[in-house]
Amino acid sequence: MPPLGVLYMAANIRKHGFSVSLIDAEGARLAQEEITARICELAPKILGITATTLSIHKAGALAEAVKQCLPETCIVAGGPHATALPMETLKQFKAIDAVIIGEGEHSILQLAQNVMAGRGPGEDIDGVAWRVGENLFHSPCQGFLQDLDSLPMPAWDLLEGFPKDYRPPFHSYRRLPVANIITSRGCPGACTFCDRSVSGRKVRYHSVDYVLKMIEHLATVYGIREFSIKDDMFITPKSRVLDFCRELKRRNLDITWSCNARVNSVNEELLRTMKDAGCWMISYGIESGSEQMLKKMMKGVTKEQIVKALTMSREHGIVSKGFFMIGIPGETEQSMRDTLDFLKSIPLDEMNVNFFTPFPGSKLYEEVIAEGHRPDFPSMSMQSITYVPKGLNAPLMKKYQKEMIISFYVTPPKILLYLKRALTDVHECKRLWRSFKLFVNMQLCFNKD
Ligand code: B12
Ligand code: SF4
Repeated sequence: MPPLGVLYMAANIRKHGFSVSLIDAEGARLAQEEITARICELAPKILGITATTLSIHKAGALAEAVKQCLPETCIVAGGPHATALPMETLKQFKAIDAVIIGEGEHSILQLAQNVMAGRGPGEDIDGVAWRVGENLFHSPCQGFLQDLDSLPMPAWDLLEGFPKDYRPPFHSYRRLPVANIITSRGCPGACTFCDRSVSGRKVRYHSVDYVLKMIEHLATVYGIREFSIKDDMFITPKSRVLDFCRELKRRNLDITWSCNARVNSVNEELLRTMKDAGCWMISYGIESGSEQMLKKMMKGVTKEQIVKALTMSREHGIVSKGFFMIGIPGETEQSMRDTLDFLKSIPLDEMNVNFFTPFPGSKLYEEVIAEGHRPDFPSMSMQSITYVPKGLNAPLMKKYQKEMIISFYVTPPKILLYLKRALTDVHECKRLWRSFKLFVNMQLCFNKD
């Protein structure tokens, strides 16, 4: 999927007169030697690299390789990992000259102005950590961007192969081409496993007008037919979502879309209007069927609210997807069994269960570090077990994961539901066929393990 944060930053720097090139190494599936060769050929004055915790080692290795051929280039890292652990990132990866902490649109511009003027990269800019020789410096935190509409639209035109070479996971789209968009930033939730260091707890919104311009632009210039709305908090405030849906429908753009929501933020009117405006799937972060684990995660939702949201979604013909997580500190065999039982009892259409992964920036990261856990960043993908709670073991956690998946999907009512859905819509039929193939592959992997 296109790296939106980078596209926003590129658009903003370009607007201010800088020339920008963009390489989506992951999207283009480039090996590190190929990325390095391309960068060395471009010979930029500043190289920005984005990274999550999973990819920070690759970012560090890339910085190292580029430094060999371009010793004068200022190498800047940003994104969730560098934001959560700025000083550690500089200490660990010596080829990285500076780290931008938080949202990068303004800071990278100011940093570029500093570098072009021969000043230190972080001088007089909030939210930067940088090195001068052996010394590390850290400026005060920057605030969050308030006026999101003042940002130019993401620079999709700089993205080689967009949209044809981009697509989300097989089961999460109905039509192609798909684009991911963000209509707001921040989430007031307090979930203890979640890293919100970049966008914080206060939600800031693009106006409905901005969002529709973005959608219209993507639909007309790139032929986008489906949108995956990636906001943490898309569904509130309700009046904004209702306005968005009505205006989207009025413009008659022939598009479909999906989004994320919290179970306690949907209601009948919202779901009806969303469905009417082309929404076909909502992903809910359900996480657990154990009241105790839900409390520990500080999800702020009850099992009753989960059931109610799923029941309403089904009644309105919107596919519901649930994300589950096993293995947070305090998880026991009993709590995993509770989740398994809960999963069997709820009117949920699709699900995914990952292993808890202690990401820097989350509350539980602090807790497990205090317990003595040493994280292994390159393996922190949520699909492998990197943390095992006291009293559990990895094979048992895997056994429950497998059982949850099989007992959820392989039941006559579920199969009947999918067959019925497949018959009503050709796009849904193709999606379910892709999902089925994925499911079979997953089973083969499980059996290999
Ligand atoms: C969409 C999404 C995805 C998509 C697409 C990612 C993409 N290409 O952008 C997919 C599904 C592929 C994905 C995958 C994963 N994701 Co994800 N994803 C998101 C999500 C929901 C939105 C990202 C987004 O568009 N944000 C909006 C833009 C504007 O913000 P941004 O990308 O952070 O960029 C800003 C700043 O970070 C900064 N910045 C970023 N890069 C740089 C670089 C420089 C040089 C500078 C100066 C600044 C800078 O400036 C940007 C503009 O303000 C975020 C949650 C969130 N709300 O951000 C999680 C999130 C980024 N994902 C997360 C995780 C854990 C994963 C996975 C590990 C999940 C998995 N099971 O596989 C993988 C890792 C993929 C990888 N290889 O690294 C975590 C990261 C936590 C961490 N500490 O690493 C997040 C924060 C969710 C969370 N709260 O836990 N993800
Ligand atoms: S998991 Fe979702 S609801 Fe919870 S804090 Fe993170 S973004 Fe918000």
